[in-house]
Amino acid sequence: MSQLKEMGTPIFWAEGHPGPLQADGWEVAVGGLVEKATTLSYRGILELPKAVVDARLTSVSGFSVGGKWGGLPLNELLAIVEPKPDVSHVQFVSHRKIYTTCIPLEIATRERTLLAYELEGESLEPDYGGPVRIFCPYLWGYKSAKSVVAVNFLDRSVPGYWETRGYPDQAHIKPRRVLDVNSGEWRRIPGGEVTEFVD
Ligand SMILES: Nc1nc2c(c(=O)[nH]1)N[C@H]1C(S)=C(S)[C@@H](COP(=O)(O)O)O[C@H]1N2
Ligand SMILES: [Mo]
Repeated sequence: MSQLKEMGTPIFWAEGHPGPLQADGWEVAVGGLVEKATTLSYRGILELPKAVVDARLTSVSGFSVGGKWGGLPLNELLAIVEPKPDVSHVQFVSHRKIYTTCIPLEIATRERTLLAYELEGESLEPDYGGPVRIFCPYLWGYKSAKSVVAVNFLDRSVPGYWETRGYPDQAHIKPRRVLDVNSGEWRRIPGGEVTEFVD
């Protein structure tokens, strides 16, 4: 059993659980306003530069889970596709193309924003967005789209699944109490990327 599952990390699929997903043959189309659009296979992604970041996924629904997430920094993806000068946002599209979301380019280029495929060295299972998902610890979890099939570079933010249902597009993490999934305790977060608890 994966560590995420062992800890009882909530599993969110607003669009419905996708069922079994195969890493073999999985592809992520990278396009939009770029010089060099490309399609990356799961295997191809594994061969690109990898970062391991110790950071937390924190949901507006009231939980936060920390660990060492491994994946391709989105900043490295930028270098491959060469976004055009007017790009301001990056859109993620999940399997089935019902769940989408966008983040500002500035946040996409930060060091802990990943196209993630591992947690604690274990491949991500479909429940938690395997084979590849976005991991963006700087914003509420609804920006961390799971089981991603497309990444699009855009000149504006396109409201996605939760943004069209009233969730703020900015998704700034606000001070509140959350369940720390790792310890099972309720803790207070200070706002912004969760790097520590206040009490
Ligand atoms: N495709 C898809 N991605 C998604 C979601 C979803 O419902 N569908 N939920 C989001 C929300 S609100 C959160 S908090 C995290 C939760 O990740 P987890 O299900 O791996 O715990 O995934 C995000 N990515
Ligand atoms: Mo969430």
